[in-house]
Amino acid sequence: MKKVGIVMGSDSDLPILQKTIDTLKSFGVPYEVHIFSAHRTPTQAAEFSKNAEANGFGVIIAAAGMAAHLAGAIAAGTTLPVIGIPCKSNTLDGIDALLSTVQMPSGIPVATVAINGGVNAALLSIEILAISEPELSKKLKEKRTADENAVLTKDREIAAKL
Ligand code: RP5
Repeated sequence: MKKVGIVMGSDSDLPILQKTIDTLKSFGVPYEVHIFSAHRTPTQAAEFSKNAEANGFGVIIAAAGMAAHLAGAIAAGTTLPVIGIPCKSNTLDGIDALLSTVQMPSGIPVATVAINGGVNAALLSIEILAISEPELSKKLKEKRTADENAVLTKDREIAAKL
């Protein structure tokens, strides 16, 4: 199975990526984690992106906050799908990172999830890999059913209680 590349702009983004890592682990999906910054280590970020396909990655998740150009910079060097996670920083509630990540000009797409959307980034990456991995597709469907049943149980409980 191809790997998911997880790239964060700073170790201060790790709490958000931890949810991504936990979700990938729960599906048994292989991953590799790196800190590459589009402005602090642009050479390393570009090298990673350029070699990602040859190095066995199938999709890349890039997370950054503030003027978050990491996902776009990674996407520029590869035709692998890139999922951007805008990270919330101390100012502007993450709107800065959201706009920087989602507003890519035509030609270089970044599939952007919600601000701090670490879980959905993992699920989307698994959905991409599942196109050619039937076992992953089965696990995704099982998770949907489990999530549905959890809500239905809560519905019954709240109806009985209130
Ligand atoms: C971005 O700047 C990082 O992705 C992080 O979200 C933000 C702040 O980085 P630190 O100053 O905490 O290293 O590049």
